[in-house]
Amino acid sequence: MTRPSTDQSETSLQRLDLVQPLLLDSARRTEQALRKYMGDLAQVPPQLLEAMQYSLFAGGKRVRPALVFACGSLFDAPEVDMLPAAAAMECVHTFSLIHDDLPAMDDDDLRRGVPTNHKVFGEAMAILAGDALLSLAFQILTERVGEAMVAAAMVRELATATGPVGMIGGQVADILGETEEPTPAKVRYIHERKTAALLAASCRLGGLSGRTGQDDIRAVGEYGYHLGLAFQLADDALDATATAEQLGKRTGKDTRAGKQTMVRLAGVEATLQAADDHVQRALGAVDRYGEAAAPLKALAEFVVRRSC
Ligand code: GRG
Repeated sequence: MTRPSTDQSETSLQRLDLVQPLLLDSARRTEQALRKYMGDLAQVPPQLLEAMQYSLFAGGKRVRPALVFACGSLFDAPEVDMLPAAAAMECVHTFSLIHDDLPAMDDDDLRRGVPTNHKVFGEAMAILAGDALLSLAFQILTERVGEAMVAAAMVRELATATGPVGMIGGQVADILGETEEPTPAKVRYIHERKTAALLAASCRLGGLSGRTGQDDIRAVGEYGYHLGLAFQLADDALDATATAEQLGKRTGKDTRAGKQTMVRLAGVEATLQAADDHVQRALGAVDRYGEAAAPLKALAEFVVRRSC
C-alpha cells in the first residue's frame, strides 16, 4: 500500500489523533439522543424494545453519525436538527446489521463483539427489531427535525439510500453475486449501493441540517460516496487480514461465501491501494472548505487506517 511521505504522514498521524475524540463525541451525542427518543416511545412491547436497544447500544463506531455532525458543522447546522439525523442514520445502519446477520443472509453469530440479535432474541424478534428500527428512523426525522421541508428532504435522501436503488438493492446483488465469478463492475455496483449510499446520505443529511445549497450538498455527498467506497474496500481487506477479536465479528467470511470482493480479484495490497485512491478523491471533494473540513479529513484517514 502506498504510504505518504514523512511530512504528510505526520499530518496523517495528527488526523488520526483527531479521530478518537471525534468518534467518542459522536457516540455520546447520538446515544444520548437515541435514549431520549426510545424513552419517549409509548406502549412498545418490552421484548421488542429490548431487542432494538440490544443492537443499537452494543457499541459500534458511530461513523455515520460522525459524518452527519462533521458535515452539518461545516454549515453551522443547529444541534436540534443534527441529532435526529445522526440518530436516524444509526437506526437504519443497525437495522441493516441485524438483518445482514440473519440465517437467511450471512448467518452470523457475532456482531459488535456480542452474540447477534437473532441468537439472543430468536429469528422472528430479530426480523421485527430490524423492521422497527428502520421505521423508527423515519419517525424520528419527521417528528424531531425542526422544519417540515428539511425533514421531508432528509426522508427522501434516507429512503433512497436505503431502498431498492440503494442499500437493499446492493444487498440483493451481494447475495446473487455469491454464485457468480467476481468482476470489477459487479464489485463496484455492490459497494456503491450496499455501503457508499448510506455514507453519502449521512453527509447529505448533515448538509441538509445546515440548510445549505445544492452545490454544498453535492460536494459533501461526493465526499461521502468516495469515503463509502474506501470504507467497503478497507472492510473487505480487514475481513481477509484481521481477527474476530479486533472486529467484533467473524472474519474470513467473504472468501468462504464466495463474495464479490476486490480482495478476490486483485489481493489485499491492491484493495488497500484502491481504498487510498478513493480517500484522495473524497478529500478533493471537500478541499474547498479548508481548515473547516479537518474532521472530514481525519475521518477519511481513519476509514483506511482502522483496524476495527
Ligand atoms: C431489508 C432484509 C433487508 C435487509 C437490509 C441487510 C441489508 C439490507 C444490507 C446490509 C448492508 C451491510 C451490512 C453493508 C455492510 C456495510 C458495512 C461495512 C457495515 C459495517 O459498518 P461499521 O464498520 O459497523 O460502521 P459498526 O458496528 O462499527 O457500526
